[in-house]
Amino acid sequence: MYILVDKRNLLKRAIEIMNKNWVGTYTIPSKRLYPHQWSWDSCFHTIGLSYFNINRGISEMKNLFKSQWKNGMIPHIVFDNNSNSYFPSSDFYEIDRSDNSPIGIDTSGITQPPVHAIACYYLYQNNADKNNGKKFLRDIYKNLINFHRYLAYNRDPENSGLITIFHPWESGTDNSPIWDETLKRIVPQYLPKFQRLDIEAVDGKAYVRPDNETYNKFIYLIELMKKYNYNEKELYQDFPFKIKDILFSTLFYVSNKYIIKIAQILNQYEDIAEINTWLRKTENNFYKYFYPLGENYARNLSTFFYNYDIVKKDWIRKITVTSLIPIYSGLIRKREVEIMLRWMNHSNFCGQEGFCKVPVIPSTGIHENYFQENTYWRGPIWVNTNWMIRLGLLKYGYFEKAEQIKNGILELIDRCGIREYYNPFTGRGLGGKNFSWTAALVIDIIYS
Ligand code: 9WN
Repeated sequence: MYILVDKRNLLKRAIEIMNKNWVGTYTIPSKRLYPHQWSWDSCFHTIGLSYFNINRGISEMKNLFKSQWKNGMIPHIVFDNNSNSYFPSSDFYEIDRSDNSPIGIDTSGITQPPVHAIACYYLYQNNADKNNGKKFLRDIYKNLINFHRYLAYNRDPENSGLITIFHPWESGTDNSPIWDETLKRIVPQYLPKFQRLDIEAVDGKAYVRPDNETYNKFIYLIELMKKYNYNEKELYQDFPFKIKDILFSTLFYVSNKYIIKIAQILNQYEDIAEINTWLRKTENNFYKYFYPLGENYARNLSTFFYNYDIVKKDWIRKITVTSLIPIYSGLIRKREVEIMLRWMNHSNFCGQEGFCKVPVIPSTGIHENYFQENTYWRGPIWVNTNWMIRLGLLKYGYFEKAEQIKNGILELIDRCGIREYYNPFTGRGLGGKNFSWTAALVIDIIYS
């Protein structure tokens, strides 16, 4: 049962937050907790901005692409060195160790999921001045291609069309139980002295953030990447964290389709054949890498899409929202989508038998032993994953279910505020306050 949401008022609140978090050239995710520019956050922000301030969206994307590495990588953070409320800060990454790092711009040395082509397309689609929209696409096109080439050639030596990540922070779903076993095998040999700043930023509520042991491993993995001077070829040989990630690969696939749309708008056909080869590779290997049954059909609910650990050569069989994300790719068979729908209505996720008050999808199955209702990526509800699942449901024609998620998200945010994530039982807002991508995506959800 839904409460009628006053969409006009919700839109106003969302825009107010986007305005408050705007710092002149881009939007910060949340004051104090995340005071810099984050890569995939900026893409979600741009999608929201495309409905009410095209110029700000253009500025946000351009500022991000200015930080692009010479090998095409878009770093996951572009630092504002006037701000000191976040650890690790820019100097920790020592990006000068790599010949590819940009000159005079402080960034991290890792990347994040590619939502960029989608965001850039929104800026064209929602721009009333199509010449201006085209001009922006023309300005940014090569950068987009270069980022995807970086992913296709530096993050996929298997030639599978699927992307390998080297760090949980690259996944965007940083503290998911998916990484637990791999992290357990990694024992930090040394650790720099550091002080976490995130706990204070969430008013001391340590339980909503990763625990210290996990945080130490996050830091250790960066220390280790520094030893390899961020050289992907060498990292690929013996780095202990190498995972083919479903969410990342799905976004790569969807974004490749958007790059083709952009190329067609620009009458720029020379790269399309190459992008098509990436698309075919993803289509040919998605089941092989992510679906333990291969091409066979699942007979029960327990077999699903799982991330693949390259080091261990095995699937990571954890029931999380990542398993549902392939629906957004549009490349999986209807048969698996139907199993997903049964899951969504099943108590693994908070459907009819769950306790969830509104039908939205939490970050892990609620009956799993790793489920934690308040902890970052280990149970709470996130708006961006629900946004992807809703769009996936629409692709497959499940309009009613998509509408339920839309209404669920709007009701959740209307009642519980514009937060980073939410407790799946009570709806209580958690993590960052006035969180920008929640605001931005709610704008898109209201309009679409
Ligand atoms: C590390 C900014 C980012 C998001 C990630 C989210 C969280 C950072 C952190 O915040 O990660 O990148 O310090 O926890 O997990 O998806 O981009 O909003």
